[in-house]
Amino acid sequence: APRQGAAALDAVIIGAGLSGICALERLNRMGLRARVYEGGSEVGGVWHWNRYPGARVDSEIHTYGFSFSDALLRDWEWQELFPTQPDIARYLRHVVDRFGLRRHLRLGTPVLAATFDEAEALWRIETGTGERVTARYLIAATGTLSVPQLPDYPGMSDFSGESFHTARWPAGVELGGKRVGVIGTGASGVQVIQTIAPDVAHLTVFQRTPTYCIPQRNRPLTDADRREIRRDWTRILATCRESYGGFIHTFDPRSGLAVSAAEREAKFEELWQKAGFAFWFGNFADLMMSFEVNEHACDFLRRKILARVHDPETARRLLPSHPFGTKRVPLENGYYETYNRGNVALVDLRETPIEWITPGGIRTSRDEHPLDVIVYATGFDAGTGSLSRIDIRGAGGLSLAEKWQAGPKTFLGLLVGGFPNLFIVNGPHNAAALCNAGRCIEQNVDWIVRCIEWMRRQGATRVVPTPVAEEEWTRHVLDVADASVLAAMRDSWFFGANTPGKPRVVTIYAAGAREYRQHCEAVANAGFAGLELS
Ligand code: NA7
Repeated sequence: APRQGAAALDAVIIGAGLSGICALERLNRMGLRARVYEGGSEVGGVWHWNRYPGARVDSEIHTYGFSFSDALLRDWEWQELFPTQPDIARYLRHVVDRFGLRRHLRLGTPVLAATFDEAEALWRIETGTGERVTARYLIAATGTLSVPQLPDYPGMSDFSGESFHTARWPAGVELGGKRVGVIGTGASGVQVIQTIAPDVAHLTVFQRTPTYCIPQRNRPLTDADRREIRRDWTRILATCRESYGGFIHTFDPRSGLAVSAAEREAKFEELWQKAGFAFWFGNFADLMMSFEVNEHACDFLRRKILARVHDPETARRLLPSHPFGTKRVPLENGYYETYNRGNVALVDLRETPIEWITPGGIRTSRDEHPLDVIVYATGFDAGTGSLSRIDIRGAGGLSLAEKWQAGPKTFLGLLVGGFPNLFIVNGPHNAAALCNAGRCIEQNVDWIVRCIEWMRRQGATRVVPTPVAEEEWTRHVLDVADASVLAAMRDSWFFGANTPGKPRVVTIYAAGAREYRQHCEAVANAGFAGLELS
């Protein structure tokens, strides 16, 4: 029997996506006994589950991968600037195998419950396969967009064709010659729509809120590109580190109001011609703070949509009215031109809401749309969804779901009061949700590792944030959102709006990755101020 206070493992990590793999590699390298439990049949997280046609990463790929191994960077040959899901899933499997991590993985093994044992200062973990294990540290790497959210239209289960969520796309679906309906026009919907339109007999898009999509401008990478990336690697990482979103794009330090209208237009055009999130994270510094600057950007993008979509009525329906960036901005490759195809129709659900899913299709308040396949591109129970589905109980037996009933409370998004030795990667109140995931996840894991090292140096077995520290960080997260243009548009997953019954409270840290990192570093440099050790 283990001696009192000794855990079987140093750390249990929940989830084998980017975060879980990153955490496992680091803890393993430190010599800790760490194990990952993963519900899916393979590693990859988002890149394992989102197997819909056209699924691509939105980060320039050389800024996205792990940075801990020069050899990995040298050997791995990406083929495109923004690769597809199968390519990224292959990369993640490669990392796991190459660095000997697979033996620490338990696939097909979801964690159902984790209870903090106050007397022993360890976590007791229970899995769906009946395994029970103890660990000093519990690292939740459960993802911020990993629980698919289906709508609750009447009749959904009576549909006689195939229907599924984008993140649960079944293997072997044949869309050729079929009448397909896609509900949802977020990042996933946009990628599906632009990809399948040429292959299907007819595509009907059911749109509730139009979004501003900006061109991704994906392209193949050449040998010269790859050589340049390897040569500039250090500089690329440094740029990402100092940027708002962890991307290669950095804000123009000028205000959008400090330049003439012609200069502003020229700047917008230059950014729009660039690949990736240049238009978002390379824009004027006050894009997300000044409604006036933001509206200039919106106006520019609306004119682009009008110029690309031939049918004026369809173009009008595609025009968003909310401030730019207050909903996650999809990147597109020919999305707007898709609506110029003869086999594509756009239904505006604000004009004609869905009333019923019938055995033969979708009935709106005006029409019946006969369909063979319905694709739900309706998003996720974001931020808190994956954590609140696990029965996590802290000191005193309170569950995390109960604690967060009125909205998340955290310290730096990484720790939670009353839940000792629980660390969350890329969870609520973290900059990671709006960030280039690869970069922000590494930053999160670095900080957690530093904190664990510090605990071990002090011979401590228990760490928890003080109530004051948690309260102050939570307040700061809300204040930051209120001071930005985000406050004007709470109908997004940033505020939990797409999940019925969820409190309308911001879940993301909107001041950006750089400021977030500075907060984290300040805490660590001050001897982990705000944390209580025992
Ligand atoms: P998103 O961005 O949450 O988009 C979901 C879309 O589905 C969005 O257009 C929603 O419209 C729509 N939606 C949600 N529920 C309904 C119902 N009930 N009826 C009609 N339409 C609905 O999820 P994605 O999967 O596209 O993107 C998730 C992340 O993946 C993204 O942020 C990137 O990080 C990659 P709404 O805007 O709520 O009116």
